[in-house]
Amino acid sequence: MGDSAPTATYFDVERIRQGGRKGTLGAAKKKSVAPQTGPEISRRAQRYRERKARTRNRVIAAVGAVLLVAAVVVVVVLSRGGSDPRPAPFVGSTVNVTLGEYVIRGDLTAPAGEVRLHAFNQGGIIHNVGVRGGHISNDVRPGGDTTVDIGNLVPGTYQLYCDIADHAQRGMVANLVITAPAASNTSIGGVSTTA
Ligand SMILES: [Cu+2]
Repeated sequence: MGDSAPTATYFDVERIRQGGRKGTLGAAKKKSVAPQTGPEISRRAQRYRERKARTRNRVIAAVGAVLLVAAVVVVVVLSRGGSDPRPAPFVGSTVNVTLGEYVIRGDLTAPAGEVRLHAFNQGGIIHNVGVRGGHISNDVRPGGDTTVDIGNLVPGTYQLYCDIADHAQRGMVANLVITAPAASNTSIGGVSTTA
């Protein structure tokens, strides 16, 4: 009982002091603090919303990327499904060609049919080789080699050339002679083909 009286008095004093502070210092402080309370909360809420939106966008982007990759994989698999992924073995004649400055050399003849050029660059600069009006090989570095299939050729004379800069003008041309199929090729195992 004796304690309650001083406690009540203490609260009264505190209330008076706080009231007094509210009246003077508190009022000024409140003006600056109170208006911030609203925007502070809404700013925090906005940050939360933005974070949530960013997370959602990231999830959407990730799902989109996964779907895109899946779609590409499906397209690749489907496009491969129709054809054998391994290149078919070459059936035809391979003609070895030597390239240099500025010449194309070799035993440049083959029977009619599919013809593949196997070019070796023995020169000191990059060359390539192809048939006029037809396929041209990749560029070949000095010491390198490459192959190019120039198609199913009928008997005749075809011009090989290097299409880099003025190499053909400088002499990088040669005749490739396609001959009629050899007699032995016309009858294999009793199955004859006309030529
Ligand atoms: Cu050349």
